[in-house]
Amino acid sequence: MKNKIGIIGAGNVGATTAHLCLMKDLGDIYLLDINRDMAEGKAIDLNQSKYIFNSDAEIYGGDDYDKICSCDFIVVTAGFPRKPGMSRDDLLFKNFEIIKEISLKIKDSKKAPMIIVITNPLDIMTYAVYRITGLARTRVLGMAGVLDTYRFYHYVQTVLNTSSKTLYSMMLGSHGDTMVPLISKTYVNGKKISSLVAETNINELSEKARNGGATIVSLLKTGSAYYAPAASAVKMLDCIINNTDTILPCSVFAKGEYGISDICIGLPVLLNIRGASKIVEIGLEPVEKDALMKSAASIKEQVDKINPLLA
Ligand code: TXD
Repeated sequence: MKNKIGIIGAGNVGATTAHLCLMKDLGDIYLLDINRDMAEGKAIDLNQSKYIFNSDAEIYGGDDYDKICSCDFIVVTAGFPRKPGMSRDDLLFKNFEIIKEISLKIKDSKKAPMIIVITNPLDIMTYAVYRITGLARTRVLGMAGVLDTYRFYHYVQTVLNTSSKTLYSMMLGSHGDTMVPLISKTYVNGKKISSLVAETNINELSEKARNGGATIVSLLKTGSAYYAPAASAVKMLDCIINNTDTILPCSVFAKGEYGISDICIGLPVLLNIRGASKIVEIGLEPVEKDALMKSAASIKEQVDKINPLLA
């Protein structure tokens, strides 16, 4: 039996996610958008590319939620992207209405799907999907930490000129201004980054990663990044579908882990066929722990704004 993957939102991130899923042959795909014809058109175009990749994936497109509700995995990308000068939080209420409508429809799903949320502001939208669908927290994940980590790799590589395969790090916390680079866990070729790069320069690199999305938004003028975001979501899907037991930073509902509760926030998560099968508690330096608590507080402020709208 082939996996069924539903992708809601056939815009830049959604269509690129579909393309990468097809190239990796992760399953059949249903691409849904309120712009039905656009979703159908992109599905036909994508389908015609599969022969080049020897992929068995079938891609369909439209606006039929019955098709989404029969999927095992659902990636949610519907919503507005940022415009130059906008923060991710500026999207809060606009995208919440979209996410609420979608979550109520997914709630009718015959299966208990595994959901990866991409829509911004990421941690709040993941929380909304978790609360509205009533799915187990192992089945609702937000994609941000993987992307933020790879953005950090990119900037580290620009100064160290090393192979991408030698880098290891993790970005936790919110997908926003308070994201937390784990410098104490950042290794290049097995060596701590602090032994290779001066502290002020490390701070500059993490700042660049934190602003990585805004840099792209200001250059694109319309829309936001989508190649690396889609690749990051597909990395998560791949770990789940292929049961790889990989630890990746994902936004997940916390129930006391790291001293955090009742919000979704980026934490290290063990991904396998059970989804977010475990939140892995790793030892943080005091400065990292403080930064994570600050990040949790900033997410909580936003969550408090939408809690009254969940009913
Ligand atoms: O790291 C991350 N999590 C992110 C998040 C990285 C990059 C982009 N990120 C966010 O993803 C971004 O801020 C947006 O909130 C979403 C989607 O970004 P994308 O770049 O794909 O936006 P597009 O190209 O505008 O596509 C959005 C599509 C568009 O085709 C709309 O018609 C559709 O969403 N849309 C809907 N589809 C279904 N149902 C509803 N209600 C709906 N409303 C809009």
